[in-house]
Amino acid sequence: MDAIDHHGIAAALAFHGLIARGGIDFGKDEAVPPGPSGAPARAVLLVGHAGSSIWPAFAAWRATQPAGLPDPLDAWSRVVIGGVAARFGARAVSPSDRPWLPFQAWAMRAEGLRPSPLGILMHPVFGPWHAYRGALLFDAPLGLGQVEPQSKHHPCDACIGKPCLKACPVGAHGEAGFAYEACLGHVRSPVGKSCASGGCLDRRACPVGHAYRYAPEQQAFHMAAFAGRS
Ligand code: B12
Ligand code: SF4
Ligand code: SF4
Repeated sequence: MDAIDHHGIAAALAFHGLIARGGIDFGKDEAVPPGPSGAPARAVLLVGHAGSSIWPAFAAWRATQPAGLPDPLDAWSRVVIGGVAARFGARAVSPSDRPWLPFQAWAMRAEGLRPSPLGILMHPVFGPWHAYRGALLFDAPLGLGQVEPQSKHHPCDACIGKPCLKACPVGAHGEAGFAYEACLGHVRSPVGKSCASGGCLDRRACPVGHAYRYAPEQQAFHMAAFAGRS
């Protein structure tokens, strides 16, 4: 079996504004999805974006698609990451695949990340402004080695006042987790325009990763998808 071409994969992803986000070799006794051969995968490489890195490529592709295409970001991600998988002997999967694959659990292991009080994972550089668009499953180990856990310098531990828990008009983030219905009701209401067009106020209140805040068009896109309006 050919060695995995890490540089080639990173370059192919970067062409679309995507980033190889780190990977893990699966243990022998783990329940894992099939790799390209159909046998249990030996490794997974996460693919995602930081800030608005994908927006130019995605927007250009979307302009060529029929208006009203459902879940366009998922569709674009499947096309692009599927193409990279075919080129480099991997099998592509999506965070939207059912049953849901444990993307956040994989990311915690691959990148040493930990959750923020918002539920989404906190990145020491990107803050809360990053996500996963897919993953590449392989039949061979990646051999990337252990990643240092973020536990010793998790930005949320040092964050005084935790402004991300204070900006939401309906207090949707708290110790009990995420009050999904309360959030959705607000975002869909006439008084929820700031969230609907500018993005989650709690997420925007986070002081980490300001340079990676999503551009206004991207904020509005994600919120429309969340509110079922895209
Ligand atoms: C269902 C879902 C939702 C649902 C419900 C979320 C929920 N809190 O239950 C809804 C629609 C509400 C939602 C909303 C959003 N989501 Co969502 N969602 C998912 C999805 C598709 C499945 C989650 C799941 O159940 N996975 C199955 C389990 C088995 O996977 P897992 O990795 O093991 O999940 C574990 C960890 O998440 C962990 N965990 C979660 N929180 C915490 C906290 C602590 C303290 C610990 C220890 C562990 C832990 O426990 C989970 C269960 O074992 C994932 C994609 C995916 N496939 O994971 C995205 C995902 C989690 N969502 C994501 C995002 C960005 C959002 C939104 C911000 C999107 C938006 N703009 O509207 C909002 C914000 C929600 C919020 N404030 O929490 C991102 C998070 C990226 C990141 N930086 O971490 C993901 C990974 C998708 C992606 N494309 O990257 N989401
Ligand atoms: S505001 Fe503070 S606690 Fe909240 S996500 Fe940002 S760094 Fe973490
Ligand atoms: S999107 Fe708006 S309503 Fe929902 S959690 Fe964020 S601030 Fe609250």
